[in-house]
Parts: sequence; C-alpha cells; structure tokens
Amino acid sequence: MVDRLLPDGALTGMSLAAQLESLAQEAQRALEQASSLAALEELQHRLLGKKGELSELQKSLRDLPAEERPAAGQAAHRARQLVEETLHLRRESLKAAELRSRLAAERYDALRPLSAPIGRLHPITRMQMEVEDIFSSMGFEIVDGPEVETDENNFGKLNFSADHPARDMQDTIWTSDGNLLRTHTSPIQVRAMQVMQPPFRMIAPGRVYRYEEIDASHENTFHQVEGMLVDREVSAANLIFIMKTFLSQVFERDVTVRLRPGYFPFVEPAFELDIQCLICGGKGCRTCKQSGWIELLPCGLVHPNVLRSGGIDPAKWSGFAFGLGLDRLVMMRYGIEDIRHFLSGNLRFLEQF
Ligand code: FA5
Repeated sequence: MVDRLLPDGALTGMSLAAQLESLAQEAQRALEQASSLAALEELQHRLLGKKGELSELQKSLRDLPAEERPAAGQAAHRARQLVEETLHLRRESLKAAELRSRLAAERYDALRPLSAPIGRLHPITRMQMEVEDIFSSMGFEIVDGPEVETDENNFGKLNFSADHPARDMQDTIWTSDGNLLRTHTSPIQVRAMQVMQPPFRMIAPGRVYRYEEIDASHENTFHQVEGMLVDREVSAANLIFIMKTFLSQVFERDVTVRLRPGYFPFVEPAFELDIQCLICGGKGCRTCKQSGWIELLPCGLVHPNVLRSGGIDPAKWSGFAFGLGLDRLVMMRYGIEDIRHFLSGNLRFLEQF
C-alpha cells in the first residue's frame, strides 16, 4: 500500500495517473489476500473512505492544469472501478467461505441413530393400573365418564339439593354454558346405574377438578377412583372387608388405618377411612397438617335416594360406594411429601419411578 500519497515535486496529470494505477494494483493484491470480512472492511475504509488513500489521490485532480484533468480523471475512474470490483468479488467469496464453514459446523446428520431417553409412565398412572388390577381380581368392572359434567350428575342425582350446604364442600369450576368440571368421580356412579343391571361392581378412575387453594396435600387437579357395588343385602361389613383387602394388597405391609363417621349426602352411613401418615409415621408433619393422619378413602352405604334416581329399587337392592384419593395413595406408598411434585413436570422427580 502506498505510504506517501504524492511524490515530491510538481504534480502532473501523468504522475497522478501513474500513482493511481500503482495504488489500484497494490490495493487489488491486498484485497485479494484479505482473509476475513472484517479485514476487508478495514481495507475498504483505508482506500475508499472519506480520507482514504484513493479518495485523497482523486482530490488532487483539482490541482492539475485543466487540459490534463480529463485523462487523469479517466485514470482515477479506472482505479476506483478496479478497487470496487475487486472488493465486491473478494467480499462475495469470503461470505461464501464463511457460510460453508458455518454449515459444516451445523451439519445435521439425518441418519444418526436416535439416542432419545426412553419415556416412562407417570407414578399416578402406574398406581391407577395397579388399583385396576386389584379390583378387577375382585370382580369389579372398570368404567369411565366425562370430565365435563352436568350439575345434575355431579350433585343433583347424588342427593345434593340445589341449596344443599354440602355443595360448598367441593368448590366447583363452572363452564360458561352452565356445566362444570367434575369435582369428584361420583357422577360416574350415576352413569353406571343407568347402564349396568344389578348386581354389579364397578370402579371408575379419573381426573377431578376443584377451585381449591393448593398445599402439600391439596391440588386443584387430582385423581380419584370411584367404586360402587350393588347387590342384595350389602352391609358395612362387606364394605370394610373389601377396603381392607384392597389396602393390604396395595401396601404389601401393615399400615395403620382408622375408620370414623363421615358425611356425604349420597351415602348413609358414611365413613372416613384415614391412613396413618407414612411421611412422619403419625408424629405430625406438613403433609398431614400435623394431624398424623391422611384422609384417603371415604366410603359408605349407597343412599336409597341415589339408588332410586339411578332407576334401582332400594327395597330390593343395596350397595356401597367409595372414593379413593389416588394422588394421596401414591404419596403414602412412595413417601412423597408434597402433592405438587406430580404436576411439576420435573424430570428429576419423575425419573425416580
Ligand atoms: C369425595 O370426593 C366423595 N365423592 C368420595 C366418596 C365417594 C364418598 C363415594 C363416599 C362414597 P372427598 O372430597 O373427601 O370425597 O374426596 C375424596 C378423597 O379425594 C379424599 O379423601 C382425598 O384423598 C382426595 N382429595 C380430596 N380433595 C383433594 C385435593 N384437593 N387434592 C388431592 N386429593 C384430594
């Protein structure tokens, strides 16, 4: 590259043309050797910038005698053209090279063998399957029902009157068309009675929803397994036997349970079956709210009004029903201290099962 722009002595059109030509040739070599786009930009600035070498030489055209200016002007034009064309070609070739190397680095191998980790079942799904197996082995059929229910199926046909205070036991999420997200799996009892002829035994696992404040043992989206048996002369002793058999199979060890009176409008008598908290061994912790017990399996004998609303004659038939809290069962079985882990989507939690 030229260090000195103008030679000593008087400026002539010839000497200016020669300088322009030699500057253009040197510039061409330098541009062709530029190894990166950044280096090329730097050269462009040095040559063609406002105070660039070529620009400065061009400015001296105005110092030439008028008759020498056209020839020197043409030389300046050629020099600039050569520099600009070389710059353009080099820029394109550097851009192409950069693109090639970027693509090579990002190369996607469509034939590479897949190494995605193998998925697994959610612990609640696995427990649901186990519960289904246990009850199937005792002759219970597995049935299903919709998550969006009518007020009538969720409450009315279960012996809740329109202004029944027990409706407040289950804070309801309503849909804009006056239906609701089922607050429990009990409406499946109503549906089962419409299609199953007594005697029958069924269980119905499913997701339920409540407008509820969440904490270590309460979710607003959780799972229950409904159970219903209708037969002749069904007693509380039958109910307790089935519940005990179920619990001994699911825990495969001794667990302490207690039965106390409960209240649900669709069963009479109603019981609350609690399990001693297996997180703290009954001492009291935040999972059992310091009580030492977890409400797990409310149950009772089906209220005659419920049988009647299902088209079953309570003079001939009786039955029991229960509503197992599936999430809490999984918590007790695996010692999970907080129900919120289930819907957290945390793989470190899920991969333990
Ligand atoms: C009911 O939902 C009744 N339908 C159960 C029933 C069925 C009683 C048939 C009698 C005959 P409850 O609201 O208590 O009852 O809920 C049943 C179980 O679901 C509870 O014992 C508990 O284990 C679980 N559960 C209730 N609320 C929540 C919640 N917010 N988060 C997690 N589990 C819950």
